[in-house]
Amino acid sequence: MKKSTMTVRPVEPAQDLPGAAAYRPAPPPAWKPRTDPAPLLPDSEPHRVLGTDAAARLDAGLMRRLYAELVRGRRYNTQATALTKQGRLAVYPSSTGQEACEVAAALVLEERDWLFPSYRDTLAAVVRGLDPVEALTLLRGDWHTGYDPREHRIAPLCTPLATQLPHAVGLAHAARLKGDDVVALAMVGDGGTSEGDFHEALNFAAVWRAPVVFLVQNNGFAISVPLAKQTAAPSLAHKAVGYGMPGRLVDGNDAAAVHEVLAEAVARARRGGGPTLVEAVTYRMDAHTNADDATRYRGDAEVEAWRAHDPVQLMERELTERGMLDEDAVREAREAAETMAAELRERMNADPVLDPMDLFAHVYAEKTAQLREQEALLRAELDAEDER
Ligand SMILES: Cc1ncc(C[n+]2csc(CCOP(=O)(O)OP(=O)(O)O)c2C)c(N)n1
Ligand SMILES: [Mg+2]
Repeated sequence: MKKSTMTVRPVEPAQDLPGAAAYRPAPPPAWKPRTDPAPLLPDSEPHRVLGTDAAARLDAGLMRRLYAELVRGRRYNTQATALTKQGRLAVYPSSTGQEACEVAAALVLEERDWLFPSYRDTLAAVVRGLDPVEALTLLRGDWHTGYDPREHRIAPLCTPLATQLPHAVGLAHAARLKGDDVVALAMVGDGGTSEGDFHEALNFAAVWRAPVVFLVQNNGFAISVPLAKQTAAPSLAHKAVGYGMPGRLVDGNDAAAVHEVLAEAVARARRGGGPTLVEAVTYRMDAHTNADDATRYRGDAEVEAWRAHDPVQLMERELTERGMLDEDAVREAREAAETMAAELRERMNADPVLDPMDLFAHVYAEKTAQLREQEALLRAELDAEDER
């Protein structure tokens, strides 16, 4: 075969070709970065105050208040869990281990603000001032919400994941349109961040610059699903950047840090700066609820590691060492917690008097035809029973 005499010339790099610039269009005319993402990014580590030099400038009064509520909160959790074992409460999603988030979220708000809790946030509602028994009415299975959300400015404890978030945004946006000075703080779990409602709420909140603070309690699990199976994001706080709001990472067991970060976010929302997404890194020490066995999906070593980072102990140690808390104050806090627990036991042990017809109240503003029919059926059944 005749050997080819053709030499293969190397291809010239495109930029060296004459007229190559003609093939390099400028970016589309309308494009420019809409905001600088850098200030929206969370810090690389969760913000901490306790155990750092920053603790030296803490407000002793506020810290003692946080501490007393942490002690009361822990006792509330253990008492409510005990009531499930005694059959006095149908279910209790305990926030043991997460009290710093619960307490700080409640205390950071003004009376005129609104709290939007999830089913795990009974404690936040109690710290905000709700009657401890009324707060459990829903979980007892007795009566719808159990309290008047408008009176307390606490939305119903929300069982469907993340549906409280668009509600919070809607309320906050409406308040702003009306010129009311109201901030909404909405609480959600790590699992809840995978819901469509989370996306819609954050998107609208940022576009409208609604005065909302989103507090994600990343407690490691959505029932048995660990965070690694929930998201591939660097952190949940990073999700904020995609919506155009700041994301903050905070140690969720450090009540002073959570209060500080939330207070900044609330202040920002109040002055018209728009929403913030706060991820509090914490841990659920108990099972998901009394109906769950956590030993099936996590080991003792992990739980023990978190026990060493207990929110109540962290605060007690710091305040004691800094001379902000003495033995009397510790004893007082514990005694107040015991008194609350005793009252809770006593009131929850009394059989409630319930009117079954209440089932139909407050489901809709105007009852549907089907609901009216069911109401009439139950009425007739109860009347027939009375006659027997
Ligand atoms: C829309 C919806 N889907 C599923 C459930 C069932 N469910 C109840 S709690 C839960 C896990 C939620 O985990 P997370 O958001 O991390 O909150 P946590 O319980 O850890 O506080 C699931 C899937 C639900 N309540 N609502
Ligand atoms: Mg969770």
